[in-house]
Amino acid sequence: MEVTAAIALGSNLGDSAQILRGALLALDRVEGLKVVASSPWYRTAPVGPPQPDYLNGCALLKTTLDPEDLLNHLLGIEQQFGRVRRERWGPRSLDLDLLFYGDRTLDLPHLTLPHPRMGDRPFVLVPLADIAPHWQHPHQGETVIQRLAQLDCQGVELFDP
Ligand code: A4P
Ligand code: MG
Repeated sequence: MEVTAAIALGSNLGDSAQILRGALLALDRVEGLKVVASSPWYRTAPVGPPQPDYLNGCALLKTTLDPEDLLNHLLGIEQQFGRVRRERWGPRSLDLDLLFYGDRTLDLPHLTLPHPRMGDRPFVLVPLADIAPHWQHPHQGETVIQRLAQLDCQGVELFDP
């Protein structure tokens, strides 16, 4: 069965615009997965320890992969683009987070759905609102734009390449 899923993309090391574009192309080449929409990129102030600004964006996928297979592909593409894990919340060449998978909820040690921190993060919700404004959180019941209206979006600006 085909499910609509959303991912968040982020990068603040290297040529971020090229890395994010490359990640979308790599994803689209995965068997059982199509990228059906992508947001513009945003330049965002870093959350966490001092580090360079990020480029962030979101994409919608249609997939027949199950959530764990999808996560494994995301982790594989992170590696392919040179992700080296250092400190939590530290700088990275590519971060791919699975935001939601239809309205599935999942609480495994290595995969939580919907992504537990997405609702607090303007750098996720601003681009997500461009492509999935009316997706509704299965626990909280709020749509993306309803949640976004409650956040301070300072530090998230459209990236003009
Ligand atoms: N994992 C569990 N659930 C999920 C999910 N829904 N999607 C597990 C993706 N992964 C999930 O991830 C650690 C593990 O989380 C994965 O192996 C997976 O099994 P990670 O990417 O290595 O860890 P991380 O990204 O360093 O930590 P975390 O908590 O995911 O950080 P975030 O939340 O990704 O934050 N500021 C701006 N402006 N823009 C950013 O993009 N990103 C971060 C990282 C910090 N500050 C930022 C940004
Ligand atoms: Mg991550």
